[in-house]
Amino acid sequence: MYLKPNSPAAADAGKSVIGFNIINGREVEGDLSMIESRSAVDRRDLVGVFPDSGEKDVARAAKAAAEAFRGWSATPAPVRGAVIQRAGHILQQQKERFARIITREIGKTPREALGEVQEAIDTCSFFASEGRRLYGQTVPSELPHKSLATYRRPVGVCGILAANNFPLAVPSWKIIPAILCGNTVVWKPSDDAPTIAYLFVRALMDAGLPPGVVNTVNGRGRAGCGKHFLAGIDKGYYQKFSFTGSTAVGRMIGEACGRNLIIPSLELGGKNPMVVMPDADLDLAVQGALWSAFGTAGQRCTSLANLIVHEACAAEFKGKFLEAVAAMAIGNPMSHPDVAYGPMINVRFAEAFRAHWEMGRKDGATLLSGGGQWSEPNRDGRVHGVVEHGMYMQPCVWEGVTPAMDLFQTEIFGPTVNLCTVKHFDEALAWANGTPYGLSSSIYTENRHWIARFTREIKAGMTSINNSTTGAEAHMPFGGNGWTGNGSRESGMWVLDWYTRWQAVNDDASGHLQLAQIETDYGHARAKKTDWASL
Ligand code: UN1
Repeated sequence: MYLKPNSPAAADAGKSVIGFNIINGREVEGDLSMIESRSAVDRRDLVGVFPDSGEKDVARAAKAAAEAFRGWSATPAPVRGAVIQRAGHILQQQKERFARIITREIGKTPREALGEVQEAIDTCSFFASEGRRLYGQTVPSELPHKSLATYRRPVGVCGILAANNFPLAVPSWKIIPAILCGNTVVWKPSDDAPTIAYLFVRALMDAGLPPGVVNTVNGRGRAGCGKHFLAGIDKGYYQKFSFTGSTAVGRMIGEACGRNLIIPSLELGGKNPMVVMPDADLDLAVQGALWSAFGTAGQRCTSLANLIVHEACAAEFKGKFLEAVAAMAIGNPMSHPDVAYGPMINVRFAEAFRAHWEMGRKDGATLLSGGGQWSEPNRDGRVHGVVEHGMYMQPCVWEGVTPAMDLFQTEIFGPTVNLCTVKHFDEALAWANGTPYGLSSSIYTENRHWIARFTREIKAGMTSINNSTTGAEAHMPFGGNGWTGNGSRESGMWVLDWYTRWQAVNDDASGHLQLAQIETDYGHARAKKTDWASL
């Protein structure tokens, strides 16, 4: 049944909204009941209700995407790019409002939320112009009157599933290049941020995207819609699947894609190291570590986990770092936009974060800061605004952490960091490479030799010199190694290989059957026969 929605944009004015799936360009209800999207900032605040989609909704969305593929893939790439350009303009016009909705839904600070919208705008800018490139190659043939060329061809329907921590930027990394390349999409937005997802698709439609090119199915995760959405891989709904989330779910998706001969893009966990050497600008390193570890309350794939400090500067660094942690403003990002970080995004994240306190104790690490959740009775001067109605965690700093500990090896989404002390550069590098993950990394030093070695020998997809582990730019390849994924990369020109297949075309104008390899003479017939021995 089709219902006219109230205005979801009202979410930025604090109203509760009724949201819909968007299938074939229409706002539709789901087959099952509804899910509630509650604000991470204040869980009493109902941001919206959205469909909890079932098997039939997923089937409908996949059908719409499959039917839209023919027309959209035949639309010239520069025209597809122009749609994306207009979508970028709409995001630009709505930037502040979209950012407010991100803050309200998932509790990211306004500054970071604005950055997230900008990342989606940057993605639109990049791929708008890619519509006028999407280059193939012309290749010389070994036979006369024959032309060889390569074309990027779209793959088909893309299933898209991403995490709740970048509910606009990361889906845009997937959806924008997917549609620029001529694919169509079925997207299951995060149930923690359905409103921003809804508005993003509305922006695409306002920009002129034809019906069915991007479809959404909202709902719960593994227990509900997520299960049906993933079952679509075995049902043949998708020719491509792109996922950002946990390594465990990524493995499952990889297996399903493998048996269906689909190449997935998998951006999974991280346990990102930062090395601080004694010659570093320690104040700069403290700022970088603080932002990397506690920005977005540590709920980023690229968050800093293991802070590996050379023993020669360990005491001084620790002193400065703990001072900075103690001075950090934390709290309600809606009433106090300048806080360093806000709440945990959902109950599951909060529970996993609480469980890590016990993990650290079992490991025998020492807790230098944190270990609790802020509440009215325990709040101190650094806590701002009402924190009773969300899950606001104290910043955790562990000391004496070594690679043998679970704390060092296990990805923990939340505001926590491990202080580790090493004796020399080689040990720092070994520890930085000492987890199964390999997403992001950072080193603070001025020493050219260490910079060169770290850059070459670190097993991470992304490396920063004298900067934070986070903050990837929208036109650089994003992705990692090891348990971080399957080698896929997002963003920039690199992502094109994950949403297209190369087609090799040979065009023979000779008028007769020419056989490559068999008839090619390579000049043998004309070769002279010099008697080299006589010269
Ligand atoms: C993520 O954590 O899933 O580099 C993405 C960064 C952001 C994107 C992070 N631009 O931290």
